[in-house]
Amino acid sequence: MRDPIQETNYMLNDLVNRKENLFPGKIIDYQQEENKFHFYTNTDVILFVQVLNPKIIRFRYAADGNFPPDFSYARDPDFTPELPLLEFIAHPDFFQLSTDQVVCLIQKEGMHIRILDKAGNTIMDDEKGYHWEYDLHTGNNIVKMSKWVQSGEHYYGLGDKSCNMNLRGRRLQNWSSDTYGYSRNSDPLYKNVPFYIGLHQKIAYGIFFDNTFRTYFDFAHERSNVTSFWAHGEEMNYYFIYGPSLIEVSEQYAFLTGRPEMPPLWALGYQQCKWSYYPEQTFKAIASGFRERQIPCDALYLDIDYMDGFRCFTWNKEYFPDPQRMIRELAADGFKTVIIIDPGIKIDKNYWIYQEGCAQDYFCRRSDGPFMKGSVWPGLCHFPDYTHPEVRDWWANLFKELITVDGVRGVWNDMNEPAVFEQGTFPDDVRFNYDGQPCSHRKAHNIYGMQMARATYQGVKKFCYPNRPLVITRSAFSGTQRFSATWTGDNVASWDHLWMANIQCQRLSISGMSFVGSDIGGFIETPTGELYIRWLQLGIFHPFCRTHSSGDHGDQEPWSFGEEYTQLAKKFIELRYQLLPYIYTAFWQHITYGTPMLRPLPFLNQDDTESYHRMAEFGLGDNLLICPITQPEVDGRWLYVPSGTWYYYWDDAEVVGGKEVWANAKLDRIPLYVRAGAVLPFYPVMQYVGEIEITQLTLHVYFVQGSVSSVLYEDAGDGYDYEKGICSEKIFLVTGSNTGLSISQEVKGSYAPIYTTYNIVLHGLPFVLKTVEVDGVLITPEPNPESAAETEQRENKLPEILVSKDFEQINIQGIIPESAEPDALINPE
Ligand code: MIG
Repeated sequence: MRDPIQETNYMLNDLVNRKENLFPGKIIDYQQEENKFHFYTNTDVILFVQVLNPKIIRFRYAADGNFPPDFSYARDPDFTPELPLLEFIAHPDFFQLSTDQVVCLIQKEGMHIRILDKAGNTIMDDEKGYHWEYDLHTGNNIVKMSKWVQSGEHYYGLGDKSCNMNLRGRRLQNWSSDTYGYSRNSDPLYKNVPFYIGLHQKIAYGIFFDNTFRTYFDFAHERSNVTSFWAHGEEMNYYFIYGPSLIEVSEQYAFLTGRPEMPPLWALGYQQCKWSYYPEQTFKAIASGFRERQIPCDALYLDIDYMDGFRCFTWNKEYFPDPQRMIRELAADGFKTVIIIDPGIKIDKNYWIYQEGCAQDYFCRRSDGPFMKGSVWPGLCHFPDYTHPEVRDWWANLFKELITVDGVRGVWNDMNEPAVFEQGTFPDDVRFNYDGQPCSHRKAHNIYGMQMARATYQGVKKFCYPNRPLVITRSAFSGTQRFSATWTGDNVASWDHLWMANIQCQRLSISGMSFVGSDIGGFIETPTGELYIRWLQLGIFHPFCRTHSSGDHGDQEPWSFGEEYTQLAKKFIELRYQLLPYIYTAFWQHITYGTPMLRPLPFLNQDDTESYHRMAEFGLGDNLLICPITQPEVDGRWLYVPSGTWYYYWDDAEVVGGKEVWANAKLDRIPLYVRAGAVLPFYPVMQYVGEIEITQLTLHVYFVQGSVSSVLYEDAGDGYDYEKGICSEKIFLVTGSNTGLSISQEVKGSYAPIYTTYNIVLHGLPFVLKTVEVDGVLITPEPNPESAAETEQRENKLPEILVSKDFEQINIQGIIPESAEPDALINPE
């Protein structure tokens, strides 16, 4: 095997491959048209600069003096550039372009770019800057960019990479690959997200290199003072995104490349998968397995064996004689059926999809004409060219029967790197339409999976309507989040992979893809009960929560590990269901503001440089901090709690952050902290979304000295009424002092939930209740028949108050118990 890194090592001292680096010369002229600038050099190079908003500047270089059509699969068509206020000054040696956020200096000599913030801090600074090399073999330019590493700079991002969070010191590439049983240092993996975040001097910025060729990123690996990125073709075309906070960089990037729609609420429930559940009796036995044990579950998956000889859009009638009936029966018990669809279409003269694809010329062709052939599960296949709009429409329509007749509710796209058994992926000469700009596999490879997911989404959305679609994809490019959820591929049932699942999901989340999860328990090999439970404890905090495993490695249902583990699995899956309104709200924040649902520790307080060196801890939404246990046989772990006051979820012990703490966490706990002042909305435990009518919502309110606000988003949980404004945003403001606590509620929007009351559970009060006044009326707290505390196995009963869901203001007065010594306020373990 040739080593791709060595072979394509253009930046290293690679004498065999090295041709000649070409540089842009000197700027001698420019043109401005509102927020767009063209800079012309004494060579043929043209630099195009567009200020998209006060924080985003795009740089595009034409090496040979002309720009190809401006086209991007990654960019969200709904992203609208603004016309921000600009100041432009032409100095003798450089140009100065300022927005109200940043100053961009463009050197005439060498076209070097430097960007500063308004305080004069250099944020990003070109070293060689733009340069390139002509690739005689392909006729492409290998376009390159290099920048100085800033003092103390850390690097984050790049999608699903499985290595340490901080990318400094590494060289990584994007070339989606089917990486069965990958490891911490495997690269490339399944996804291509040419986006990174730099953080130095507590200031964050992002770089999005919108190029679909094989891309490389070198973060001070080759030279310790230089970070560079390059691609095997197309243009140097990148976006600079100013934070200054990490969160804002991720948000701006999500605006640029797009956000998903709200998923159906059930898709945030627990999902169970295996390669493969068949025949029908086995599949249904899994369903009953959940209901009999009262372990909640919303979705069951059919992997490739449901098909007839792995032919997409067919059923194996021996295993599944009447899919429509089966799916209906499962649906009656609350299960949504999700099926896998791969891109390979079996070469079979009697198979109607094969016939149609050939007749309509929908399959990818080799450069000399024949349809490309490659082996996957069905044997030799042809592969649809999803970069052709007509092919996407055709593909979308193929889902009609599966969805409208059979009742399938979601589709899972696999093998779309694209993967083939022979050489791993397509040969380089394979041709693609690329939406009217024909190209080879070199350019289309990295977006193949994305365009498949896009076509699938188009169909699933169309036929599920008025319900919301669920699509999951293994391969992705920047922007795929608009269409699909994703998982981290073929991991292994090992502690190391549990560690990776945590890092990969966080990293995907800050890279625009929040709807992520891993195969809980590991895909390859069999976890011990302990590993399964530790993994599930993490998985319930990932937006996409699914157990999946490879069948020949043993059973992996929540009850496969013995009674003790079954009960633990049940407990954590139940917690997932209780947290649904909170997770749903975090999802809504993601689609509304682009905020990543999972937030690595530095994102929680980037002023705390200590947090830059840690990566296991992460936030989910605004108010939860999680840190998985990724070692066997431990009773807890050390972790770093960010500044502020937090409560240990399991016993309400108060923790002041900004330091390391020990979390007691035997196998029945995961280290989980709630921010002081939080209002955590809880559903009652249910076996699936929609099983019961929610007649009361529990609000867990955590005492704070001072004020903290929390959000709760609600809508019907499916359908599109929310896009017409039938949804609501509730803002709770909690304000506490030594002797009292007030909670106010402000409601925006018109969604009316079924429940009429809130059960408010008060955590961490430093006093006992004296009076409670709700909207000016004194009430006496009474024992609540639907007490939320019951579900939480707490030793001490917490004060609860039952109020109308329409309350506006609650004022609680307390008295400090005379016997109280400071210690007694903390609940000792
Ligand atoms: O070559 O469909 O990552 O989740 O179960 C293996 C069978 C093909 C790989 C996916 C995995 C799925 C499996 N697929």
